[in-house]
Amino acid sequence: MYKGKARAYTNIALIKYWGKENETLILPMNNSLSLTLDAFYTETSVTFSEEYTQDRFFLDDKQQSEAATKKISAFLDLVRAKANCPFFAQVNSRNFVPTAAGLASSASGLAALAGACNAALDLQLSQTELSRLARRGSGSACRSIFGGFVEWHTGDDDTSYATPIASEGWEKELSMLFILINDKAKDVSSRDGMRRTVETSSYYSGWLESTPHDLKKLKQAIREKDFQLLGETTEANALKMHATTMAATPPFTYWSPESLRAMDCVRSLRQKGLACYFTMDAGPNVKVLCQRKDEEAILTQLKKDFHPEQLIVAHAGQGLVDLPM
Ligand code: 2P0
Repeated sequence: MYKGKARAYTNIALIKYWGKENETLILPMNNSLSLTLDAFYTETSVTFSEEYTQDRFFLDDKQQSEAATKKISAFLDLVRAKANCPFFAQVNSRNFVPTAAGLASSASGLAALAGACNAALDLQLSQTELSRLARRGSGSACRSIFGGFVEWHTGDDDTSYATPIASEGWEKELSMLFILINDKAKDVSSRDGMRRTVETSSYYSGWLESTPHDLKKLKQAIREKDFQLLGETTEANALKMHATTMAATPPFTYWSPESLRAMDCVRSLRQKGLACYFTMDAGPNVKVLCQRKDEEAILTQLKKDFHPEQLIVAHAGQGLVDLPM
């Protein structure tokens, strides 16, 4: 019997990953850049045993569906091949999220599973190898191996992985405020949404053309600790990603009326002189990037428009952590 356990934190992309060049290997069409956060994480333990007759996957103590287990099994197959291990496994994951807000993240989940497998089978993978492995489970998971600012590079199976970006600790001066919007409007998974966009969106070529410029600006912002450039670039990049979905066939959007209200709030706070910028992913929640020194003032303002339970504060977090069983 072989056991291992690890914790990984979720990350939010400032330059989005949107579209796969290779769906099997999970190779992205463009580089992305994220901030790993401290507020949401997953702890996963895995046990490989010759006594098991199938893979089983429990999330928050509930056994998961066959479809969800299949995705995990496919990942475990990669690990078994690497380790020359013929045993089935049991995976137990726990998502730590402040409220039941539908923020379960495949990034923290698959990064934690990669770490747990590495420990269980004593694979002794480097962080780069762990990032490549986690990528095969879920693209954004490769970024959660590292803390702080992280870039995920396009490439082939060997060269597509994430690397941390030197920032002299600037990320500790930033905050990410989550505005939770629970209207359950979404039903295009990010995997399906990306595929539909790559295959049909007339704006997708524009996305691919402009993202390298956004990435360059974002790295400059990190280098120069220029919050305005960081925020403006983050917000513009998110809007471009979401524009591609509206030009797909059939068109779709992750925005809900409440998301638009939140975006409007952020813009009006900015007009009042509070520096803050939004980003959004494959769902209706809005995330607000600000400087830690302005966090209280911005929260106070947001509380006028949103219920306190809708607001969660996150700061920069660390990379993958090995845990005792
Ligand atoms: C990101 N998203 O960069 C982008 C922005 C959603 C919007 O990465 O298919 O769960 O497992 O590789 O990583 C969500 O996609 O997708 C995501 P798969 P994943 O954060």
